Amino acid sequence: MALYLGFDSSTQSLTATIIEAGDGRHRVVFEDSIAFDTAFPHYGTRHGVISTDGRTVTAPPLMWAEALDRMLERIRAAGVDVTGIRAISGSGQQHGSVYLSAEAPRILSGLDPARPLAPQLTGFFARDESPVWLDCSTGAECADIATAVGGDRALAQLTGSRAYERFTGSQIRKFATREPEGYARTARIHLVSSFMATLLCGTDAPLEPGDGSGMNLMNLARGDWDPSCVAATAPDLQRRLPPIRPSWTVAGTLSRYWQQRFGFGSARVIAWTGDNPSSLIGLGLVQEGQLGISLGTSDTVFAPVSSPAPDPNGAGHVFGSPAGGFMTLTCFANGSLARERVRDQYGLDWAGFSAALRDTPPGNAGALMVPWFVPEITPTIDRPGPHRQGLDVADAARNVRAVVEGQALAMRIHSEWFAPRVTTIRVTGGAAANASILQVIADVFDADVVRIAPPNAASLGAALRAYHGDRHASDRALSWSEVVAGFTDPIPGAGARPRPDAHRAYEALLPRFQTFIRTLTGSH
Ligand code: XUL
Repeated sequence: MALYLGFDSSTQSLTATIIEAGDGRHRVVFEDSIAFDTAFPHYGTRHGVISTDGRTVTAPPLMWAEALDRMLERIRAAGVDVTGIRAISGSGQQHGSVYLSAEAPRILSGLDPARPLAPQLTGFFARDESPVWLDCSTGAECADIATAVGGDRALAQLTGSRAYERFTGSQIRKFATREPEGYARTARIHLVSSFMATLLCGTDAPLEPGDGSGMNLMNLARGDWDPSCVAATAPDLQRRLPPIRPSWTVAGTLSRYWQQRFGFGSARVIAWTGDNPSSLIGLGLVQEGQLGISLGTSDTVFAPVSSPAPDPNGAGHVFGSPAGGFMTLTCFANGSLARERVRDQYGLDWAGFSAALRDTPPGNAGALMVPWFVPEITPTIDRPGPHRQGLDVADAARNVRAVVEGQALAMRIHSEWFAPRVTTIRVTGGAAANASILQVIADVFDADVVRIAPPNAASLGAALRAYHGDRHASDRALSWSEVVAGFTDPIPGAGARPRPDAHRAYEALLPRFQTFIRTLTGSH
């Protein structure tokens, strides 16, 4: 039996998916999630992160290491034939960076399999916290980097994105300039993805273009570090960066530590990627013309594309695709955080939230909400606060509808540049289980919304990438369509179909929503 293990180390949890694949088999044999706040309260995270001032947002990388140890133990305890696991890959929340000391390689090679991982990592990190994607404290550093490479447009041409506060480059610059001793102690800077792969292999893992393109440091067309961006970011940075290799690279073999600790075999570890690039694979979006939406902590809209041309409006991103080629992406920080805020404000549970959606008409009789409960990424808004128009704050049901409609309308507006017309959208993320939310998306986009069976597309994508990478390394390479076949088929009847009347209501609302946003952002 050939098994493949995929992880998703996301903002709030670590998920693992194990698939049986090959020889006509395509079965999910294990899936489990560990929520950081409840499993590891000693790190003091809320929603997986620590935020002191609302703008600086970090997470402890030691917590992610502890979660990895716990999850591998759970897999063994679940009775999975761990010796049958041929390859492992994973995905991480994008942009977050992990700073390792020069001691890290020695510590990794000397781990004692009889003892848990986290307590053995003393001296491993040059910095105890990782800045993560919700951070928006690096405006000054973004301006420095953009200016040094000839402006935001030039930076987007090179890297696929203008300078973004959450992107790793500006975060590294902030650390190097504001904490020079810590930067001097740093021997290696990893992304969350390559850090987790390093823990599995026990040796330094490479980056790959899917996640590497979220740094404002990688030349997107070449898939390698861009010397001008690296020089603009921090002194002596190049030697601190891991190499960038193709996404299917074998980063190493599962280390002796894990083999002896939990009885695993010598599985191949395939380079990890970012959670959105991994969801692209896990949703089966391996051909141009398809659109995906992830309704998670962040809401993201993405699609595979063949060209690295950046967003003409300067708002979205182009990343590398782990299937080769590229992917476009627009990210909204006010995803589940905003939905939960409204749910909690009105004392509802998810059933009550759905009932409110069902009981209110599409278009909400003209009431609008721009749901910026936390600082927003698209458009860049650093002063949070929801904005209402024609909407009574005391009206629970209409506020529920307004938050979901505001999110769906924003997704439609900010995906026009890469998907002006779509007929089918594949969805994943926690809120994808909510049929009433999917109905709003179907009506706003005038497209069928479909779900696939495994709920976590990012960790499924990681397992599929492990399968692909293993076959590639064994000279029995498979096409991407062959890899995803049987795993990413839509669940019949589980999504939503667009309704013409509702779509007309949204067509009428859209220009008003755009004008409302323009008045809030001061743009014309
Ligand atoms: C994408 C982004 C978020 C994180 C969430 O650019 O910032 O979607 O990847 O995990």
